[in-house]
Formats: sequence, C-alpha cells, structure tokens
Amino acid sequence: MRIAEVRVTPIAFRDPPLLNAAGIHEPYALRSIIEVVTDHGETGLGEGYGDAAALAALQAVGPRLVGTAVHDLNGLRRVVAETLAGLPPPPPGAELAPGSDPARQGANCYSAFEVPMLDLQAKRAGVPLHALLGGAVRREVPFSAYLFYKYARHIEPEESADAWGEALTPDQIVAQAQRMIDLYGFASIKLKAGTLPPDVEIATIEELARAFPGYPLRIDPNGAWSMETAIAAANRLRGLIEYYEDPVDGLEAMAELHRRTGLPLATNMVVTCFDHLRRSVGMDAVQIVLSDHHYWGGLRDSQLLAGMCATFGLGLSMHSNSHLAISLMAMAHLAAATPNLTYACDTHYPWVEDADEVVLGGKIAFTGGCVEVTDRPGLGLELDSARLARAHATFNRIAIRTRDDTGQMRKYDPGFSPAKPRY
Ligand code: GKR
Ligand code: MG
Repeated sequence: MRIAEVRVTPIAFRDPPLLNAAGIHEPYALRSIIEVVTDHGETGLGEGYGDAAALAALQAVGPRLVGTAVHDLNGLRRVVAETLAGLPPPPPGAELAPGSDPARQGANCYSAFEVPMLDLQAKRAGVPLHALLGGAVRREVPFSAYLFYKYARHIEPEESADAWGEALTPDQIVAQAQRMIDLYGFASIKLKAGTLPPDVEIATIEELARAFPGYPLRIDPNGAWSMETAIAAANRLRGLIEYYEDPVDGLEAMAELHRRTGLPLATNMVVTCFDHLRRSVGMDAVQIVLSDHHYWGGLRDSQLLAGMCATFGLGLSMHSNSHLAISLMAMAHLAAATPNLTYACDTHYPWVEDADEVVLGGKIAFTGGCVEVTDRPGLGLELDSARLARAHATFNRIAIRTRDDTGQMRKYDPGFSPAKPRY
C-alpha cells in the first residue's frame, strides 16, 4: 500500500485570551490538518503546527511522499531530511510553543506524517492505533484540568466573549476549575502561571488545594521565576503540588533548584530532545519529562522517550499546545499504550469550541476526566469535510500566520516584556 496523495490544509480556530509568561493568546490558534491517501483509497489523518514555517515545511514534504509505502517510516525520515535541507532555516518561533523551536523542525514534520502513516497501518491491519503501539494498558486516559488566568474578552472588538469569563484572582480560578471539572470530570489540575505576581499564583494553588482536597495539583510558570522566587514559592507549595513545572529558566537553574528544594521538577522547556535528556540525566535537572509527540518526533520516538525515562528512573507526563481532535486522539492512543505514563496528560482541548472541531461528530467527549480509546481501527476518526472547509476559511479570513503571544499582549500593554525572570 503506497501513498498516492497528501493534502495539507491550514486551519484556524477560536482561542480565548489566555495569559502566559510570553503574553496572551491571540483570538485564533493555527494548526495543519494532514490527509495521507493511499493507492487503495484509504486515508490516514494527522494534525501538526500551523505556523508559517511549519506549514511551509509540511507543504514541501507532502508531495514528495507520493509513492512511499505506508510502512516505510525510514523512507519518511529520509524524505523529511532531504526536503528540509533544501528549505531556508525557519525563524525562531513562539517562545512557549516548544515545537516552534527551529531545531525541532525535522521532528515536527516527521511526526505530522508519521501519525497518518501509523493510522493507515492500523486501519489496514483492522486494529486500533493503541494495538499497533503495543497494546492498551489503560482504556481510559486521564487528562488534567488546564487552568489559565484570562481576560474576559479579546481586545479586538469584533471578537465575541467566550463562555469562561475573566479569571484574574484565586477565586475566579477556583470557579474556572469547578466549571471545567463539572463539564469534563477531571481529577487533577494544572495551573498556568508566570503571569500574575507569584504571591497571587501561590495563593491560587492554596485555594485550589482547599477547594479540591486530594486532587493532584501542578503549577507551571514557564521559566518566568528567578531562583529566589522559585525557592520561596517552593516553601509554600511543598506538600500541595505533585510536581513543579518549569519554575526557572534553563537546565542548570532547574538542576540547582532541585538540589536546593528537593521538589520534583517537570519540564517541557529544558528537555525537548534526546540530547537535552542525556544532559539532564547527568545533572539530575528534572525528574519528570513532559512528552509531546508533535515535537519529540512522533509516536514511536515518544515511546523511545518513555523507555529512556523508565531506564533513568524519571517520571513521564504529557504536554499540550492548542489543538483539535486528531492530536487529542493521537495523544490518547499513545498514552493508552505507554505503561509508565502515569500522570494525567495536559490538554488545551476544553478551550476549543465545538463548532471549531473538524472531525465527524464534533468534539471528543471526556468522561470522568478521561478520553476513552476504542477498538475502532486506527485513530478511530474521520474528517468532516464541511467543518474542515469552515476552519480553512477561517484561516484564509484572518491575518495571523505565526503565533505571537508577546505581540498580542503589547496591544493591551505596549511596554510588556517577556524577558525572564519576570518575577
Ligand atoms: O498555551 O499558553 C499556552 C501554554 O503556555 C503553552 O504555550 C505551553 O507550551 O502548555 C505549555 C506548557 O506546558 O508550557
Ligand atoms: Mg509547561
């Protein structure tokens, strides 16, 4: 079975004004939807980054895959490497989107096509993707409630307000958590931090701990805190959080923070490839790695990462950026088949509106905070062509072509700086 056609469709969907250390989300998030069609007429689905450089790479690789056997992942690797070697090097991307690091371009691009090729392999074998990945050790994959400080609405007057409202105080975040848990049943909570003064963010964790006793909690300042701030915060957070995600910036700083506090540190910022992992293990810089198949080079390389984490006694969790169902189900099948992925995975999916989903049936349901993987062949998804056309039309209508949280924040506050440490 060989690849007969590849379609790469850029799309955009609404994204709320979520705050982070780099600034604030723009009104639309970008993704690329990949359809790999075989000479037997079957289609495999993928979802990847939508920023201009990532899209250009996907569009350059796609046609060169025609004729490749769907089992030939080494062939895919070769085509990606040869094609990218002929493209101009990508500019540095959004700071908080690890996949937009130019050094990850090959891994991102490979991953975007590997998933649809694995989807096709599984469909051809008549098995779900988790079976192809080694078999499900869990059918219900737990995700965490991913909370953000946020404004009530975007600064663009033409953008309507979302259903979540403002969240700029501990009480408002507790209300956001309650709503997210009521809607989706999540049993663990992650707070995106690095935006408001640390006192407010730590008080938010304290209030969450009171409001949701027994729930595992995490805080992620995205490297925005100084060593002093992170150590002072550690003294208040100790006993309240299951892990401390990227409080300080850089591998060396993370190693020092762990030495000085003993708290388990997690990252999706300082360990984003195997070379970082080797260095981190040597320094005992992080104790939990957040995997993400989009920039770790696909589902198989994410399993390799899982094996290395097991070998070196590290915990394994999962990172997310704004995404739709194809990414969610790839994450869920991978997590289902990865025994040592024992933390609830991150997901931005609750922030997506149903009308913006591109698969048949609309948004995937969470039950008890989990996504269920079924025995439907492959990813178990089909595209809805009308929904896809709508999301592509949205992409064509808007001007955003590369994520820029800092530029967006400067519309509210022209003097805003994402320089670190911020606090
Ligand atoms: O969406 O604002 C965001 C997040 O801050 C995202 O960009 C990060 O990559 O979720 C991510 C994280 O865990 O650092
Ligand atoms: Mg993070």
